[in-house]
Amino acid sequence: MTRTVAVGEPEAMVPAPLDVERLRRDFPILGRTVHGRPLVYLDNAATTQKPEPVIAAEADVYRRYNANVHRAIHTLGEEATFAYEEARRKVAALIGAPDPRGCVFVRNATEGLNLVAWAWGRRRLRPGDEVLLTPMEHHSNLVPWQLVAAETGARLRFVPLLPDGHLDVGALERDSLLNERTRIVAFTQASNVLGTLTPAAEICRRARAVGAVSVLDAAQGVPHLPVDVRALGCDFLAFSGHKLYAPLGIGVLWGRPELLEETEPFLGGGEMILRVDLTCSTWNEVPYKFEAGTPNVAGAVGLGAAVDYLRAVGLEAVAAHEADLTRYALERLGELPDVTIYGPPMPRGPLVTFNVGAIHPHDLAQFLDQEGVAVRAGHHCAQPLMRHLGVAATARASFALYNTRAEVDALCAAVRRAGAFFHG
Ligand code: C6P
Repeated sequence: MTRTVAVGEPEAMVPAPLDVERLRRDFPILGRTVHGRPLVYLDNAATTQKPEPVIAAEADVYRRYNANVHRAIHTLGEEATFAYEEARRKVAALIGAPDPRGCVFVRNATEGLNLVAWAWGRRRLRPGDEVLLTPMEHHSNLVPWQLVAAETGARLRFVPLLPDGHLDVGALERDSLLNERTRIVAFTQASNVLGTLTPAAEICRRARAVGAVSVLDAAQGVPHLPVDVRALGCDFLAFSGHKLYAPLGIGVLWGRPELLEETEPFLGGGEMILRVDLTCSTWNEVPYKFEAGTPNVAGAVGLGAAVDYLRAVGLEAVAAHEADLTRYALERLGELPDVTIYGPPMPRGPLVTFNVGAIHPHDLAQFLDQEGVAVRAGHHCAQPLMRHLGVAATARASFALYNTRAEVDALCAAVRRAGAFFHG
C-alpha cells in the first residue's frame, strides 16, 4: 500500500452543504487554543468533541432528575427511566432497528464485541469451528476472539487484503474461507487505519448462507454512514457513543432479537435477573439481561441527544461534507514531499493515515501539536495491520462534521514545516 491519490467516484445525489461555521459554534471546545494557536482537532476517529445540546442533556440529568432506573418508585426514578428508554428508542431509530429492545447499552464498542465473543461465541464454538476475521480489525474485534478461540479450540481465519487496502472478497470462495465450519464472521464496517469500507451487506449475506453469525464492528461506521441493520443483514452490531458526539462511557450492542434471546448473560448482578435463589437464577428479558448493575443513565441520555443532533444536521450532509474533506486531504497531503498515504482511494472513511519520510509519527504528532493541530500517532490498536503495512506506526488525521478545508490546509502547512524541520 503506497501513495494514493483520490480518484473520481461517481457523483451521487448531493445534499445541501453544511453550514460548518454555524455548527462549530455548537462545540464549545473548538473555541480554545493550544500552545497559543487555535485548536485544529483532527483526532475524531479516536473521539469526537461534544456539542452543547449533548453537554446540556447530560448535565440536565444531574441537575433535574438523577436517579437509578427501573427500580425507584418515585418521580425522579420514573423520569430517569423514561429518558433512558427514550434514548434507546432514538438509537434504534438511528440504526434502523425494528425493536428498541434489540439495543443493549454497554460502555463502548469494545464491551459490545466482548459480549458477543464471550456470551454467544464461547458457549457455542467447538474445536475445529472457524471464526472469520480480517487483518485490519481493531484489537477490540481481534483479541476477544483470540481469547475465546484459545478456550474453545476454534480456529481463527482471515480474509486477506488486496494491495489497495480493500478486502479480497474473492478469497471467501477461492480459499474456502467461508465454509460449513464457519460459525462467526466478525469484521469492521470501516477501518480506523485505512479508511477501507467493507462490503458489509454482501459479507453478512454470504455468512448467513453458510449458517454463520455476522458481527459488525461499526465503531467507525455509525458516526459517518447512514446505517440500517436490516439493510446490512447483520446479526450483531457494536458502536461507541463517544465517536458519535456523545459522552464517553456509553455504547450500543445491537443484536437480532432471536439471537439475543438465546445468548446467555455476560455479567451477573442487579437488574439482569428475574428470580434469584441461593444456587441459581433466572434472567430478566432482553435487553436488561445484558445490563447488569446501575447503567450510565446520563451517558445514554447524552447519546440520545447526540443522535437527535446528528439527525437534525443530516446524516447524508455530514457524510458528503466528510467525504469532501477526505478527498481534499488526500489530494493536498499527497502533493507534499515524502508523504506516504495508506489505504484505498475514495470512497473511504473520513480519515487519512500517513507517514512523512523517516520522521517517527510520534515526533510528527508532537510537532503538529505545537502548531495547534491534533492528530493521532501510533499503531491505532491495529498492530497486525501495521505489520502488514510494514511500518511500526503512522500518523492519522480524521474528520468530523465540524472540520473545514482551512483546517486541512493548516494540517498540510504544519506537515510541510515538520518535513523541513526534521529532514533539514
Ligand atoms: N478506535 C482510534 O483512535 P472503543 O475504544 O471501545 O470506544 O472503540 C474501539 C474500537 C473498535 N473498533 C474500531 C474500528 C475502532 O476504531 C475502535 C476505536 C480508536 O482508532 C481508539 S484506538
